[in-house]
Amino acid sequence: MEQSQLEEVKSAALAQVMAAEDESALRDAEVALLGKKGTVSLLSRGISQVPPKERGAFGRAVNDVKKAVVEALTHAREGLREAAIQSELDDRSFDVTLPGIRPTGGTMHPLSQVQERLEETFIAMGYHVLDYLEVEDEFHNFEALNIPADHPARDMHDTFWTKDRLLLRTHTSPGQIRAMRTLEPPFRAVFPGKVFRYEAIDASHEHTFHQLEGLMIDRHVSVAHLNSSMQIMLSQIFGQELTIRLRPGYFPFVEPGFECDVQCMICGGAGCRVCKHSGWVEFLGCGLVHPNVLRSAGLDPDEWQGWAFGLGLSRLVMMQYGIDDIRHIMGGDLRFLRQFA
Ligand code: FA5
Repeated sequence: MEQSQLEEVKSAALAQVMAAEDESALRDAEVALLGKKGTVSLLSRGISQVPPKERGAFGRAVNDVKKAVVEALTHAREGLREAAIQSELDDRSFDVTLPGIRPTGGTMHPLSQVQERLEETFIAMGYHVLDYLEVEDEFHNFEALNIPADHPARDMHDTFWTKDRLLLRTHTSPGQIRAMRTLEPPFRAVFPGKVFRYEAIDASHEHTFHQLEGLMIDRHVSVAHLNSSMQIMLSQIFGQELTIRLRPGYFPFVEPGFECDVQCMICGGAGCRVCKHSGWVEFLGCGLVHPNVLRSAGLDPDEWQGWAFGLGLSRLVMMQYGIDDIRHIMGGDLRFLRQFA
């Protein structure tokens, strides 16, 4: 191919680019010229017919043509964009004096607000705040927590199973095992998060709710430590003196175990829907970490002990804001959520 022929291809290509009146025509021209079978792309194939001595010069000339076409395309695109902006500005229906549309801002979910405040309180008391997975295995959710396969306590945790025998954690307690296996004792940590139970829902029971687990591992830990820690923790959380009560409670992973109730802050103990007319709301389970649990996490119970608690975060939010139905919390109704802005 002669130099003059190359020039002809180049001028035709540039004319084609210049003739494009909009972005779609420009795209068509780009494909027709630089696409796999485009006229400019095919120029390189002619190199085999060029005498070897002239091939270098021919290659450079073909590259120059390609470069010129690419530059023309870029230039044409910029021109089209500028023209579009100009035409928008020239459009008389565009009234710059009209008031703008205020973007709607989101608000922090009440659960997140309470969780964040709790985390700050615990960090100030020297706790680690940890985050674990919502999909767990049977070992961490049950077995390592002293709940073997045939244990009746499994009935209390109606479980969502996955096809491959994993599960949605039924409580935040599996975090105890994970924390004990990774942190060097002594330590204290909290792990908040979503938990799931396949159970009937009502004003105080959800299938998806939030808990906050606490764990302290040290030497010579006793029920006296647990008792005072719960007292300090709850008054820190609420910023006021609360009436609480500890009842014996059974959880396979603690010994002894307790249920901690708080006097209902919605009805002041008189009885309402939330406290099921008892005046008390079950708030958290707690106890001294069972030796079997320490062992399954690789700690020697003769050297290390600990206490743990599991707090119903969703119920705490209800108490704090006077919400009388837990289903509002995860219901996603914006009219409800906007009240917490
Ligand atoms: C547990 O989940 C234990 N893992 C807690 C624990 C941790 C005990 C460490 C001892 C040591 P329980 O099933 O009772 O326990 O749940 C703990 C709290 O979660 C309850 O006190 C309650 O506040 C809340 N809760 C339980 N079920 C629901 C539900 N369906 N909806 C909303 N909150 C719930």
